[in-house]
Amino acid sequence: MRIVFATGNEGKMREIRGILGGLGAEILSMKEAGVDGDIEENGTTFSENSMIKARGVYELIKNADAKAAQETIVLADDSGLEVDYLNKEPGIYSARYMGRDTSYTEKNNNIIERLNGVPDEKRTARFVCAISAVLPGGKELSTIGNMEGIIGHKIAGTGGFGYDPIFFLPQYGKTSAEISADEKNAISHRGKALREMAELLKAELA
Ligand code: ITT
Repeated sequence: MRIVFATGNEGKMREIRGILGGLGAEILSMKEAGVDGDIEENGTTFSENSMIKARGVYELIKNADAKAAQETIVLADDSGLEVDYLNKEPGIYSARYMGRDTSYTEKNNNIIERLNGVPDEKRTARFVCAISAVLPGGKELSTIGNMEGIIGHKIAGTGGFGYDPIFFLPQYGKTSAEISADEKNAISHRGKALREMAELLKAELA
């Protein structure tokens, strides 16, 4: 059995390999599996969108090679940042916020500006990650995880990706871009959702 991860985001893929590395299964990105295609994320929740991506990529694999599909589990991640003061924006639109091609320096500075003068107790935010799986027999599984923090007052750190440089973790006194990859995986939305998914998959494959 091989796992194909339905993402084109290299930052996610790095974390996914770190977290699922111990599973003993071969983990391939879409690119490595030779799967090409854009799936429209038209759901209204993280869970819906992750399932849309997983089903879409499973279909692409099945249409290209029905035999390979019998030996493939497709996993997909849909994730994002919810800022309470901004009515949970950017939420499911996190990657599309201010346009997909806008740099994260601009996106992050824009969020800091929108929170200008807002005190720390009102800067609460969370990362959310939904993971969905489609198995060869047609069975589907979903998990969800989150990580709470506050929006910082300036960009800090070069680790992680996306909004990590403005996501301040009070318990560390640092942003999630300033802690190590292992530290982030241990507490992150993606780490929690993926470890729970790994348990469900182990039970399915036992
Ligand atoms: P795929 O759909 O190909 O997986 P994507 O980047 O479009 O890639 P999403 O629609 O799930 O993925 O958007 C997730 C966005 O949320 C991501 O691009 C970041 O902006 C943000 N995000 C999610 N998890 C994050 C994390 O751990 N650290 C920082 N930003 C994160």
